[in-house]
Amino acid sequence: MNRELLQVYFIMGSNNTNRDPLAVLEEALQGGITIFQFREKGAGALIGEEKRTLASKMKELCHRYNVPFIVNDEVDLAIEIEADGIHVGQDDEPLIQLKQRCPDNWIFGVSATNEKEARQAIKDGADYIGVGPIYGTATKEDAKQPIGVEGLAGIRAIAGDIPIVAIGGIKLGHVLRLRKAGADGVSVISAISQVEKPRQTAELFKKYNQYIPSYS
Ligand code: 3NM
Repeated sequence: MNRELLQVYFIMGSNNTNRDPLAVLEEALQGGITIFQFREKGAGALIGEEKRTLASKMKELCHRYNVPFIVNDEVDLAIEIEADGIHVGQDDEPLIQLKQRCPDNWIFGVSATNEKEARQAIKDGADYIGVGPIYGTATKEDAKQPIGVEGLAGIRAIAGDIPIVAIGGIKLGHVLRLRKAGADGVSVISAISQVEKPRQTAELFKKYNQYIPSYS
């Protein structure tokens, strides 16, 4: 995949904002997010038809802005609504198995917290690795112990040229050091979903990324 797509990787579900999630997503798209992941999980998450409808509307919105739409974890939903890819964690269906059911041209992402998990993700054919949590986060209830910038750099060192995106507690002020440590971009939920002006914040995330050349 084009690693520049990972620069401003916005993730959101309906319970990550007090506002209309579609309005927040559209503002983030206007601000220049480069990829989006639908993650409808945790307390108060939508289920069934309501979840499907929101996912479908979010996909349409992303496509209007030419931004890839990724689904967290739920392969059947992703296939049904014709997403552009899927992201799985360590406790989800193994990538190698799931790939058999998905279109070849999809983007496949895997989460990794340590070098062992990263090596496995690469072996299984991940297009990119989500590395984290880098910092403490209140957004994911079962988040692991933060690995810091050093943990990220360690994974970069063994990942070769596989694109990696940093996740977990990331704010604007972290972007430069994470890119310098080898991340191709940053993945955020609350830093965009819970601010007053998602558009302006997304613009700044994009701008800060432009200061650092792509990893090669
Ligand atoms: N995954 P925020 S941390 C969804 O470590 C997610 O794999 C993580 O939310 C991981 O940007 C996390 O608000 C939460 O901290 C990210």
